[in-house]
Amino acid sequence: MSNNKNNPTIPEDHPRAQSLHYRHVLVDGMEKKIVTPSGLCAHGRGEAYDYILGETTTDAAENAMEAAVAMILSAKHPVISVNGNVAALIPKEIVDFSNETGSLLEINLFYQAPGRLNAIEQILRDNGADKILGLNEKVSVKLNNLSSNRRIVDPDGIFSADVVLIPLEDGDRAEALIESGKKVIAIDLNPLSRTAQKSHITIVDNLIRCIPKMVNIARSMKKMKAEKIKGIKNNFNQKKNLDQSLIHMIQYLQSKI
Ligand code: PTJ
Repeated sequence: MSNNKNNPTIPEDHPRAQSLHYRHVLVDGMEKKIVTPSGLCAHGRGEAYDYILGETTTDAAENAMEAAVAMILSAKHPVISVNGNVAALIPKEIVDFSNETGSLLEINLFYQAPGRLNAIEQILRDNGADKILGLNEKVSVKLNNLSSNRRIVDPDGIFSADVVLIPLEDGDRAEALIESGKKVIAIDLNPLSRTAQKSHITIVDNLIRCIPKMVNIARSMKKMKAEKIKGIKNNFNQKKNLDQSLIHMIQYLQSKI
């Protein structure tokens, strides 16, 4: 992760340079309409959980990432749901992950506002995305059991997906996707959130750290036999893994006393 060389207000040697850099990325993203103002609040909540995680990728998160990649590689129709924060923070990495795993990218927003779809489409295209779903409102369909804007989905994408990756999400939609029979993979720094608790696989990590790692995992896992990949997916224990993330946080806090 590089510091924001273009932002002279962040000294390179500032102890929180990286964190400040990503805040600026999000503020820039908001000015370009990629990020919704509430996305800044969501990021702040994530930062707080990351702090008590020790701002590190845990063994539990690594295991969840492997299971998640295995589930995606074993899927018939995997789809990645892209929102404003994801597009601003890791545009290239999410496009790379989609290409490595053969998953489709679908823009799906909680806060719809004029210009947002186009701004997110543009940053994904600038980072190499070819096919992007969720752009044609005329063909969109609605998920049952959901009243937020996130219910509006692409018939060729989330609506017909068997596995959906939802980095940074709200619990309502995670539940609606699960109720409609889909396997749901979440990335959420808060292991207590409804999304984290309800999903089939939750990666408790910062998406800035974990998506680049998942690109590498996908590259090596693709060389494995299908049976081995299925084994990695089937051996994953979501409850145990979430507990391990919580225990890590508790131990980190205790180490500070
Ligand atoms: O772009 P839109 O319109 O779709 O809106 C996106 C936001 C983020 C505003 C919307 O999804 C939202 O309100 O999310 P929540 O309900 O605030 O949930 C965000 C969750 O993601 C919280 O549990 C945070 O701890 C977590 N989180 C925030 N930043 C990160 C994160 N998890 C992983 N990596 C992060 N960088």
